[in-house]
Amino acid sequence: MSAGLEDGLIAGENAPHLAALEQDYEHLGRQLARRGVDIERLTERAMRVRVAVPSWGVGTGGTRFARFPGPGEPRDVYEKIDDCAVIHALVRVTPGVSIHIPWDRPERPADLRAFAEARGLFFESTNSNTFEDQPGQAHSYKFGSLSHTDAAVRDQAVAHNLECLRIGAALGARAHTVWIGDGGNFPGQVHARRALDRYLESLGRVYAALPDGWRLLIEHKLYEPAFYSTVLNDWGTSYYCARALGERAFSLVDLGHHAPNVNIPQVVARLIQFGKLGGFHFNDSQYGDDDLDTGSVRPFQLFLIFNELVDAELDGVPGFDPAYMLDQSHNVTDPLESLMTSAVEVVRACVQAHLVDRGALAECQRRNDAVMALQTLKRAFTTDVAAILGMARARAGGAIDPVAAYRASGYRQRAAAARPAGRRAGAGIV
Ligand SMILES: [Mn+2]
Repeated sequence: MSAGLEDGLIAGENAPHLAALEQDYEHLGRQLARRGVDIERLTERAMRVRVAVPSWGVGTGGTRFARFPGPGEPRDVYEKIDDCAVIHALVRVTPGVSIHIPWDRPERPADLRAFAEARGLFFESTNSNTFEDQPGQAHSYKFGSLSHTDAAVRDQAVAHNLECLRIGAALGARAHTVWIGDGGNFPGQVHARRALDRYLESLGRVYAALPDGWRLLIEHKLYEPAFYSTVLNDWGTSYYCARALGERAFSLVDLGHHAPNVNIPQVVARLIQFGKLGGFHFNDSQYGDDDLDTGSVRPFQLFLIFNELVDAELDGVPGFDPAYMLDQSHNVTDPLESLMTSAVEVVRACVQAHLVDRGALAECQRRNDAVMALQTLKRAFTTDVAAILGMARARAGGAIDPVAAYRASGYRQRAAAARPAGRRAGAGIV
């Protein structure tokens, strides 16, 4: 199929919206000026947000019960990159791709890198998979991988991670993310301390092989597939492990991987304070690890997370440079529409967090004025910044209304015709 969007599609779709956007932008600019905020500075900041798209996210996800494939699903990593390029063309903040090995293992990494770069994309990070067995694999991960009781299984899991580093280096990536499903389903199944010792020993071998300039991101998760005890189960364990591994190891926060009611913004603040916040997998959840679209259920939580991130940014916290990635499961939506929508929500939360009057907030905190402190945050959160987001995209060459432009493009229909169903590329969630 002819990849991408037709020339002039975005400009044509933007044209009917431009006059209203200019008016809304001008009006918002006057409102913000009364609050001492320069709208141009915010728009420029919105244009600098970067959030990576996961290679596994452009296919339909699924649940434990079923997967209902959509039309035009990508059949290989090249078609996934084509889809990622469409997302970036419309929202203009997603040039990075986070690639999953082995679901998207390229036969010739250099060719894939050139293919992506020709579409304005780059590979930001690699993700290993030792939470399921691959055909022909010598040892099973049924009872764990990096923390397995059998050294041969651990060696195999380490070797897979080293392969990810080699592929990632050829792709030009700069980070490697490790999530394992290791743990126990029953009390007594796993020795809590020894399993963590084995995990650290194995991951230490991966860490030692990190290419120059790379970071190792470790992703914790409360439960599932292990339903009683997970080896890397919470941010405290993650922080301990990142510190034990070394200065290039960091904790990655997936918004869906916490116990119910955990104060994730505070977790983020702690990891920033301890110098170990490596990045995010953005998504949202109602019950557990639902992997819903980012900002769809708890937009205020997303705002409060960005409140901590922007606070650290403005404070100039040394070494503060988290990687933003999406990690969602698209079961009932077009994955491209969900990923675009989520990328927009990440930018929205960032811009809203920049609207917080930090001097006023500090004064509220000094006076112990809880009501006005919350109102200071709410004033930022309830500001409609859509005109800033639309203007930022339009100035960067993207779509004022990305989903509408995507639907008008007919891309999915062309993909459905060019990619007949039958062969499934790897997809899932991590
Ligand atoms: Mn994740």
